[in-house]
Amino acid sequence: MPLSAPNCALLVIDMQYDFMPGGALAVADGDTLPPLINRLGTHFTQVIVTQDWHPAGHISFASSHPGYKPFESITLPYGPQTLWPDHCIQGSHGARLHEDLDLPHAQLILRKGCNAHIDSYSAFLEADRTTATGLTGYLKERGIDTVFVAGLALDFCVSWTAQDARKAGFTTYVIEDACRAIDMNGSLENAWKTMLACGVGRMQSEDLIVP
Ligand code: VGL
Ligand code: ZN
Repeated sequence: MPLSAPNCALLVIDMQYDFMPGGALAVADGDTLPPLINRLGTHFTQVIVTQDWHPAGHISFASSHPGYKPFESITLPYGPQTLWPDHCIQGSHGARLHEDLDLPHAQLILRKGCNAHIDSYSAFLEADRTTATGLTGYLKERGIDTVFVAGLALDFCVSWTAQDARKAGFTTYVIEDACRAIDMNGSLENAWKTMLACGVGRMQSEDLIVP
C-alpha cells in the first residue's frame, strides 16, 4: 500500500517534553523516537500531531486530589482515573513538542485533555467516552480510512487513540517500534490485549520503510 495514498494518515501522539526522559511524566527512551517518526512522516501526505494540553489544576493530576499520590487510581463521575504528576500544562515548556520532531507538512495539531474536568488519552473521545474531539470528522471529511499510530505513550494515549480509531471504523495500525510505553501494573500487556481484540494491527516500522 503506498503510504502517500490520500486515504492514509500518520497520527503522531504526544511527543512532548513532559513525556521525555527528565520530564514530569517521563517515558523511558521516548527521546529516541523523533528520527524514526520523522522518517515515517516523509512517507505520508497526511500527518496529524497531537498534544496533551491540560489546564493547571486538571482533574487527572494527583495534586488536584488531596491525600492522593501520582500513579494511584481514583473513581471520577466518568469512571476510574489514574492520577498523574502535573504534566503538559497549556503553554508550558513540558507541553511543547520535542524540537527534533520534524514534520513540517503536518496539517493538524490536535490538542486534547483541555477540559479541566475530563481527561483525554484518546485523540478521538474524551474519558467520559462521550465528548468528541472532532478528529473522526476531520479524517472522514478528508477521505481518510486508514490510520497508522506512533508516539507516546503506547499503553495510554496511543492505545486509547488506536482503539477509538478502530471503533470509528478506520483500518488501524500501531507501529510498535515507533512507540514507547509507561508500563505500570501490566498496562502494556493489557493495552496490546485490548487493541488486538478490537482489531488494531500490530506492525513494525520496517514493514513500511527500509530500516
Ligand atoms: C498520557 C498519561 C497522562 C499519554 C497523557 O500521552 O500517554 N499518559 N496523559
Ligand atoms: Zn495527560
